This record gives sequence, structure tokens and C-alpha cells, in this order.
Amino acid sequence: MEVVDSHTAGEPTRVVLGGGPDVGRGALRERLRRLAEQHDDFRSAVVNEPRGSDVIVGALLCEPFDPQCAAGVIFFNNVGYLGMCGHGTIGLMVTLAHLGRIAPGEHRIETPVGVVKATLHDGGRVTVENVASYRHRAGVVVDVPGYGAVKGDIAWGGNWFFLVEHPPVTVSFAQVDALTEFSWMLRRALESNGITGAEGAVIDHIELFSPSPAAGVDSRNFVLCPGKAYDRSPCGTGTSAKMACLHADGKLAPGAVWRQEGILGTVFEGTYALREGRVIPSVSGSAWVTAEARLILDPLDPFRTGIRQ
Ligand code: PYC
Repeated sequence: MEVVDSHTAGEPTRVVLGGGPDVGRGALRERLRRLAEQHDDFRSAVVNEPRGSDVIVGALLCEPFDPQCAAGVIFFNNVGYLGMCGHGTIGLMVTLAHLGRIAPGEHRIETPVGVVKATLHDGGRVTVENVASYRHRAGVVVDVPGYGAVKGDIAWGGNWFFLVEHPPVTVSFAQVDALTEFSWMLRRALESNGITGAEGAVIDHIELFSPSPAAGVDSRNFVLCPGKAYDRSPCGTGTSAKMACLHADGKLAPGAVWRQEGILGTVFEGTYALREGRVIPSVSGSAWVTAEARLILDPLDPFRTGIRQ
């Protein structure tokens, strides 16, 4: 399998260019379903140890169904599949540019949750115009064992998020273990209390905020991903969900810039447009290619399909 690795603001993406399974034609949502049902070993082989790690997000490059799109992509991680991935789309664009497959400018990218527009700028910078994002519920209180009542918002930014403005653990890199522990307990508490996104969707991302001491930065976040790894970047879909909440609270105007710092101190710049009453977020960040490689799955290798959790 031919892959190119990159990182976006510290968070890795592994794009599979060739040698992946045939998931047929048709809408990406359907292809994702076939991938998950019939080829889940592929996902695990690409991103799990010993070829990957819990942190890597995989991106299967696909022929787009919509002829106006430059590419289709299905994102996946150590435990499953993602609807959209902001840092991953930035990594994909920089990878395609590295391979000479795209030129600077705007490109449409098809994902299982809709078409996004990604603009490649100079120097590895990319702006992703995400799918429409919205706050589903505000001020939801959940009892988290060991921590007490925790209040947060539920929002969609291409994935489902529970966003907590005043977490019991300060958002700082020195606290990643405590942040991970709290976020994981919170995620389990949401599940055991039947608190979901729209139509019963699992809330599989937890996003915590604290003020940032850095000049010109609006907030710092910590995002726990579905497989218990924390996002090293400020999280593109999480920044989108945040802007949808800020819009709902009247705290960020369309076109105003929101600078979201992640746990490593890297920053995504977000803005949003209002179209037919819907929040359309744009998130900008930078990525760097780190490796070109060929993954080998030896039939005799006991871990050819990865070490699963
Ligand atoms: O950037 O949207 C994102 C993302 C989701 C999970 C990891 N990164």
C-alpha cells in the first residue's frame, strides 16, 4: 500500500494512495459502509500499531462520485471512521500538492458527510470550508463520576462534539493525562445517560476549553478523539463546532476571525459565513509531509491487520 504521511499542526494524517480495498463506486457514504462492513482489517492495518499508532488518522483517497470534485476521501482512526476531518483535509491537500496532483487554488473534496471546499495557499497553508455546522443542544448537564455535574453544549462540525467551557481540569499540555481521564469519563457518562447528537448519534469527540495566555489567540482547546487519543492539532471539525456555538450565543459575527489554539500551542484560524441561515465554517492551518512509504502486509505476519483495541 502506497502511503504519504503528514502532520497538520502536530496531528498526523496518513493518506493511502493505492493498494487499498475496492469499495466500489457510488456515494462516499455507501463506500464508507462497505469499507467498514467488508474491509475493516484494512483500517486497522493502516493506522494501528505496529505500522501506525493511536494518534494517526488514515485517509483513503477515492475517485469522487461528484465529477466537480478533485478527490474523494474516507477518514478513519484506531477504532473506526470519521465523517469529516479538518486537519486530515489540510494534510490531504498538502500531500496532493507534494505529489504534483493539485495546484494552488480552490478544490472540492467529497467526504461521507458532504462536499467541502479546500483552498491550497503557498507554504503548506490550506483553508477548508467545512460542511454546515450547528449547535444541537445548549447547557446540557451530566453527572460525571468523580467530577460531579458538568455543563456543555452538543454541536455538529462534521463530527459530534460535547463542548465544555469550564472543565474541572485546566487545559494545558502538562495536564494531558488528567484531561484524557476526565474526557473519557465524560464521554462514558454521556453514553450511559443516553445523551446523543441528532437522531441518536454517538457523541464521540469531547472538547474542553480554557483561556489562552498567548497574544492574539481567542481560546485553547483539548479534544479527545473517539479512540482515546487526544488531537495534537486544534481540531478542524471541533473548531467548526465551536464557531457554531459562538454564533448561536451571538458571540462571533460572520466573517470575524476566531483563533483556536490546540493543546500543543498550534493555532487554527476560523471564520464562518451564514448561508440560508446555516453556519458554514472555514478553518485555516498548515501541514507538512513527513514520509512517503509502502506498507507491507506479510500474510505470515501475526499483526498484519494491526493490533486492535
Ligand atoms: O481536525 O477535524 C479534525 C479532527 C478530527 C479528529 C482528529 N482531527
